[in-house]
Parts: sequence; structure tokens; C-alpha cells
Amino acid sequence: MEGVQYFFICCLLLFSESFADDELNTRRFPENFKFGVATASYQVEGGWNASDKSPNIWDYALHKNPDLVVNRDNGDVACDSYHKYKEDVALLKDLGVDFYRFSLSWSRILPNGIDDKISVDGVNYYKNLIAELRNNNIEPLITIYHWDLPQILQDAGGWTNDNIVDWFVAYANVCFKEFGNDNKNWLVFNEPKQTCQMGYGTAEHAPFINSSGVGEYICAHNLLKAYAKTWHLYNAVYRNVQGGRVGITIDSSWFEPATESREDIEAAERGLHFTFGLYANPILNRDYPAVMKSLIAKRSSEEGLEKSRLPAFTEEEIEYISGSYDFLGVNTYTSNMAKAENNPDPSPGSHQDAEIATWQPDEWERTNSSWLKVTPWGARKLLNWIKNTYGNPEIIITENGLSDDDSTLEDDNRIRFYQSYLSNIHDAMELDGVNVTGYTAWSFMDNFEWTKGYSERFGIYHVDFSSPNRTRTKKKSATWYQNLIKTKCIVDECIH
Ligand code: PNW
Repeated sequence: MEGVQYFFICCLLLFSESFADDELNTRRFPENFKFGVATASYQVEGGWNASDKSPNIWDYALHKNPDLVVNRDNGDVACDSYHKYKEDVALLKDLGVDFYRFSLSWSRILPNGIDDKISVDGVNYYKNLIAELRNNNIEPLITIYHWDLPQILQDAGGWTNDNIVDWFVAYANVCFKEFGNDNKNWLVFNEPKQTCQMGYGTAEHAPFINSSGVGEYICAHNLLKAYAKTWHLYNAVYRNVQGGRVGITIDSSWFEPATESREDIEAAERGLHFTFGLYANPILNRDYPAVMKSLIAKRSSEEGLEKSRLPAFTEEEIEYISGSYDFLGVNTYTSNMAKAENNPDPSPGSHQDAEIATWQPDEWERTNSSWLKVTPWGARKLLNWIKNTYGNPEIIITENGLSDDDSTLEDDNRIRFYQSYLSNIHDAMELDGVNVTGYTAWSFMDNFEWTKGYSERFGIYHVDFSSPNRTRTKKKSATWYQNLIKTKCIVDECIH
């Protein structure tokens, strides 16, 4: 009998301990902490050939080869926000967000890619959207580039042609000039890793170029130079008159060492440097991460190459890029386990070059996206790593969210997801001193989830893609988020 009792007490303890891990932070977010929601041009706008807009790399690739996407979906109409922006802003107003993060379509503003001709209709679309937001007391947070390069520039090599540095800066200049009086926070790029690794490495995203370990690094190199030049342009020409701030959004999985061995801890650290550090280190510190430079140089020489596949910055470039930010955008979704790869794959590629093995254990809660497992603790660890690696920069979480399959508007899973991630983010702020000033839910509404089309739904508003009207309907999570914004509290009642 005593044994049975003991067994029960043990179970109870174990049970309550695992619950304790899940306990949510019951204090309010600071008064000045800002909440918003996000979208991106190709994922929501539609109007793919409205007025003089020219095709971007997604338009082009999906028209040419519709089978690249689940159900042959594409973004031709998407949520039709090009026509329905007033309705969108009315929903945002009701939701009560402090800001709305959206992106600009380069080929809508500059149909030729270069700045010889500015589209009046393209510029007016964004001016109208921004005015509508401002009239409703919602701050815009503009992403200048969220993956939709004008196809005409891709025809000339896109991000692997180093002329793109000037093409991009000319485009950014138009954006600052046209919209900078009304937009004070700029994200120059969204997730360069996906642009370069998936676009010019593994061919999973437009322009679907297969050049692992070569094209993807040239892309990164040009993108970093374009980024710094854009920041310096703003700094020299616009900052005094417009008074805004310029940063970049970088994403990474958290990498959790599989064991406490030095090899695995270093492997996990390498995972972070090869994904986050590739972009963050030149900007927030100096140059590419040392471990990337040495490992890629070693592997390149083993391949018989005279030069490293990772291009080198000059001293002058290192200096110019270093410190070119006013805040850092971070997208956080998931985690991976990491251990040292004992039999490294010798083929070129940013994944292979890192010489690590990564996986997501079966026990981790799944979502409707194969890569996205629910690991709220990883968000806290990633934030701490950024703080410790880069000297505690100001961070805005520019995306976080989960997908489901369109089966319910009662999306309790999504509410639990947001609660658990926000709880960890709040702990990172309060207990670990990470300087987070804002949070953005991905996404405002269901939208075109790249090669997964409309089969993966991230929205807190539902969109009916079978109706010509693209009817928006509030999900339960939107009601929950509305309350969070009002109370700054992630649970029913906060204690402080
Ligand atoms: C982000 N991963 O993409 C993008 O910024 C959004 O456009 C996208 O809709 C959203 O997250 C959801 O996917 C990611 O594999 C795509 O780790 C893939 C990954 C991370 C972010």
C-alpha cells in the first residue's frame, strides 16, 4: 500500500513539475511595449498585373511552372489586399494593434527594376495604405524587400549580380523619398537566409536557382552590401529630416546541443553562426563569423579551389557594414537539436559546410508546417544568445506564429502557441534583461504560404480564398490577441 502511495506521489510530483515548466508569465508587458501583426506583399496583395506593375520572380516562376506550389496555387489574387486595403485597416483598427508590418513590392513601384520610371499607381497604392493606417492611429512598419525581386533584374542575375547593390539602393531611395515622411521604422530586408539559401542555394524558393555553397554566399555578400549602403543612405540623407530608424529582420531556428559535450555545444553554436550569424555578425559585430570563414575556406581548399566559396569583404567594407543598424528585427518560430557531424558531407552548401547534424524529436508538438515544431523555450534561448553574442541590441520580434489547416475558427492551439512564446519572450526581457521592445504576430490573415500555397494557414483572421470577395473572418485567436493588446497580459488576469 505504501509503495502504491509513494508511486502516486512521485507521479504527482513529476506531473506538477512538467506543468511548472509550462507556467505562463502572469505579469503585464511594459506600458510602452508595442504589439502588431505582419504580412508581405506577394503573400496578400494580389493585383499581380495591376496598372504598370511588372512580374516579380514569384509571378514569373509560378506562371511558368504552376506545379512548384501545392494545389497549383499562386499569389495572382491572394487576399486581394491591393483592392481591399481599407477593409484590412478597419480590421486592424478593431484589433487595436499599435503597428502593422507590411512589405513593398519592388516591381509595383519600379516596373523596370531600376529607377528610370516610378509607377504613379504603385506609389499611390502604398501612400493610400499608409494614410489609411495613420488616420486610424496605426504605425506602419515597412519591409522594403520581402522576397519579390522584379523578374527583369533576375534575368540579369538577380542577387548574384553585384550591380544589384546599386539597383537596390536606388529602389530604397525611392521608398525613403516617397514614404519616409509617414513611416518611421524600416526593415530593409526580411529573412535574407530564405532569400539566399532557398532562392540561390537549394532552389526551394524563387528564383529556384540550384547553387548550394556558391550562389547562396554570393547572394548573401551582395545583400549585406546593399543593406549597409541603404542604412548609410538613410543615415546621411534622410535621418535628420525624417527622424526614422532602419534595421533588418533576421531569422533562425534555435539550435539545442544534443549533449553537454564540447563537440555538440560547438556544433549548435556553428548552427547559429551559419544561419543567424552569417547576416548578423557583419552588421552587429564585424565581418562574417570566424568559424564560417575558416571552415568554408578549409572545405573549399579540400575541393581544390584556390579561393574560399565564401567571398571576402575588404577592410573598408567590414568597417562600413559594422554598426549599420538602429534596431534588430528577429523572426522566431522553432528549434532544432544539433550535434557534431562525424561524417561530414563534402558537397558544397551552407548546411553541409556547417558540419552539423540537426533534427527535431518526435515528441515536439507538431503544427501544419513540417519545419515548425512548437518550442517556446527556444525563443527565449535564441534571444539570450543574441543578447550575449551581439551586446544586447534593441530587438523587435517581427514574426512569430503557427500554421493550421483551415479546419476551424476556434483556433485554441494558436492561442496556446502565442501564450507560450510570449511568456518566454517576457521572461527573456524580465529575467534575462534582453531588450525586446515589440512583438509581431505572423500573420494578420491567412495568406499565400509560398510553395505551400493556401494549404498552411498562419492568420488570426480567416480568408475564404474560394470567394471572389476573399471574405475575412475573425478567428478566436484574433479576439484573444485583441484582449492581449488592451491588457498587455497573456493570461486571463495578470497579477502586476
Ligand atoms: C517566414 N524555416 O518564412 C516568412 O518571413 C514569411 O513570409 C512566412 O510566411 C512565414 O515565415 C511562415 O513560414 C519562414 O524553414 C520560412 O525555418 C521557413 C522557415 C522560417 C521562416
